[in-house]
Amino acid sequence: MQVLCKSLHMENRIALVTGATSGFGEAIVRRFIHEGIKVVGTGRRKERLDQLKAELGDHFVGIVMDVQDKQSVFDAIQQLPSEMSKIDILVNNAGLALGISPAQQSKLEDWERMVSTNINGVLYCTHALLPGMVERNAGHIINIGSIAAEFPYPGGNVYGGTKAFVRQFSLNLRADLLGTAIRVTDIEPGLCGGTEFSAVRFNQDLQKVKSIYEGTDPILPEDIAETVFWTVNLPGRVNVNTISMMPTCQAFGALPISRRK
Ligand code: NDP
Ligand code: 8X3
Repeated sequence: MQVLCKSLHMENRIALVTGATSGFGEAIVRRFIHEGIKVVGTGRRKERLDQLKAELGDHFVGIVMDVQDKQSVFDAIQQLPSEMSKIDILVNNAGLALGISPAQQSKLEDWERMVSTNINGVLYCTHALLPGMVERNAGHIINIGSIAAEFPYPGGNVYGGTKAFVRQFSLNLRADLLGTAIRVTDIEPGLCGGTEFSAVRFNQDLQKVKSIYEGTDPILPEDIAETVFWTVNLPGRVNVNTISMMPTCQAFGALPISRRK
């Protein structure tokens, strides 16, 4: 396939995007490829990666990887084709929320899965790729956090906790990487549509999913891809630490108070 290369200075860059099989990850892959960046896309669903490969051609390599599984992550990264092995953009995007129950009614297995995907997944990919970036003194790590890192809401318990970890880890990485050319950015979106996020969160209860988005104009995956590319495309002297973004139809509420009856 002929890739339309808009940004000539991007054409030697190689990105690894986790969670490329859906939603934000897929949109980021498409945007990067459009800009001439070569992309390694990962996810658990091989058929989706195969479809992307058929569509996007030589600039895309799909790798099946469960980010919860340390060995799977390290094996996959070690076995990257040599021409795609020097990753200089890592997008830690794979992640999920499970349920919206109060903490006292939540399933421990759901909490564990959110921690192992949203936290361990970010740690494994970062640990596997950061030393090479430091050695080459080139790289940009973009973590997909959430407004849930900063704004608590009922039922956000562990999901918000995992994204608060992502935010603070991103900032602490910056502290460690001072003096290198490596950049770290945490992008924190609010209500977004056009992804599988809510279907996963509500265990495929599509009525519930519909009710979340009814009458709203949420952020779309293309908006996230645009934001990610903007941070990558800024001059190397600029590091965007965090971006908090909401759809215009979303804002802040008053803090609730429980009153005696
Ligand atoms: P989607 O459910 O559409 O995409 C999630 C992606 O993560 C899929 O490609 C999925 O691939 C991958 N993934 C999930 N678990 C694993 C795993 N164990 N190993 C490897 N890959 C995995 O959701 P979004 O695109 O909406 O979400 C992307 C990120 O954005 C998440 O981190 C989410 O928390 C965050 N976010 C989402 C918001 C929203 O409202 N949509 C708002 C704020 C943040 P596969 O199933 O093939 O493994
Ligand atoms: C997803 C946004 O508000 O559902 O991270 O937590 S929210």
